[in-house]
Amino acid sequence: MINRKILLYITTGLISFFIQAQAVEKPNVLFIAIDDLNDWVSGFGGHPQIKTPNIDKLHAMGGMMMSKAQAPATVCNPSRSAILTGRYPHHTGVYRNDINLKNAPKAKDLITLPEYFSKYGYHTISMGKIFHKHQVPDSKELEEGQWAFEEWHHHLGGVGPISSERPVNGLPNLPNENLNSYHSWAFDWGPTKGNDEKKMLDYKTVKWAADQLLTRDFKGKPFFMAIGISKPHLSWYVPQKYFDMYPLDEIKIPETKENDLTDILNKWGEQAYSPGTSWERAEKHGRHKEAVQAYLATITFVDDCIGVLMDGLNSSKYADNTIIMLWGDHGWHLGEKQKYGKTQLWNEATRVPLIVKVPGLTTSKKKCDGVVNLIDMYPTLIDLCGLPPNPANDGRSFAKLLGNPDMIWDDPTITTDRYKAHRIYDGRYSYINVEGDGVEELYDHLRDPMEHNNLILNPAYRKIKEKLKAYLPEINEPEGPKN
Ligand SMILES: [Ca+2]
Ligand SMILES: [Ca+2]
Repeated sequence: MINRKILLYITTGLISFFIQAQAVEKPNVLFIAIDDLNDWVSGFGGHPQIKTPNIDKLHAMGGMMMSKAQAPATVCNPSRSAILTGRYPHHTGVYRNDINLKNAPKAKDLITLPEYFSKYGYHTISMGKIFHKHQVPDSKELEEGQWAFEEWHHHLGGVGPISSERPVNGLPNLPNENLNSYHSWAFDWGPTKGNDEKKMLDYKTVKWAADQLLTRDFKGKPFFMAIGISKPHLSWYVPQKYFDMYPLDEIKIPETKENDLTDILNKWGEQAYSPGTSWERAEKHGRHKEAVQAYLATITFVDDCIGVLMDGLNSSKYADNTIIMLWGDHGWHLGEKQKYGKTQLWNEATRVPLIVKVPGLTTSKKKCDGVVNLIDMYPTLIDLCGLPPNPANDGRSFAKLLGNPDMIWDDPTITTDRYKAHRIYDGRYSYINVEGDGVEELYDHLRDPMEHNNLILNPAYRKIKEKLKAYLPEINEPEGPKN
């Protein structure tokens, strides 16, 4: 009897100790945002020649590849604002790059992801682009989410030494091109001088982050560290050695279909979209292979940066109790649909790489085909860390899916391009609706992963179209004020 009492006491004590230990030892979070990284990451299948050995290593060490992840929006600010506030653009009115969430009536009072972690006892720290940058009116200051972190650090360097000649790639503009447009000057690539990646901004960022992990105790609290990598955003200037990894004569350019755009009509019966200016420049001067080479090279540079960060984490005391969430903020076209760049609602711009490592939960070299949206990261992270749910979150936690990656997880998800321009995707079909222009598209990814054949007028798919159309938002918040 006495023995049983002692046993009960010891057991109760152990349970209580375990609960207390759990309460104290919350997992840390390493949140890695990569600007304009599409699915050209080894394992995601976006390009057969890509070399991302460090991301492969993360995958082998338990980083789950979420193969059907979608962005909430297809350009930086609305995507990041949705991810960080946990609310979709159609709920906040933050649809474009020039709408600062802090001035948008339906977004400005939301508790952002890092603030939420801060509120529940985490030390939050950041370097690199996490929030989008906005010019502060009547000032030279930039507002880039400094307010959201306990420690916010400005990045440490420029883009690396490059030739002063512009464009470096020598690609001429078109005769009637608007030379003030962003792509007219930013659609450029070439080697940096000196072949030294250590002089690059992103290298300095990850080196700094690795040093923090190796030397800090973050005030004895668990940490939420957000690291922003600025490449492979334009322009594609990286050391020559990365270009050399992809010999030009061996480059495969993405599969495209001639006249791909002719089956997408607006409500006036006209072809809704024309080839993009950057694509026309590359087409006219035969530079598609070079552009693809440059994007591949830039991604492999980014992968090297990920390696530096992972080496830092793996050598630190936080190696076994840190959740990693690595994501690209939206996709990017490299010739598909006769386009270079982001925006619009095709798969090339909506699909993103998302890799999640949760110690003790995710397993080595596993892929998950569940349909998730980057807006789900907020509720998932607070769920994994045992923080209370945030009722303002639009997304849903996929923590359960991480533990059981083969379960059915196919609720349709939404991506927005602008006011009343949405895409609904369920893992098999994508349905696009741009209300103002009366554009509708439907694609069957099982038969047509490149979205070449618009099925919207095919009566055999009418029920599928109606099913997905029912997921369009009923209420669309008007656009928030500019900056
Ligand atoms: Ca971006
Ligand atoms: Ca087509």
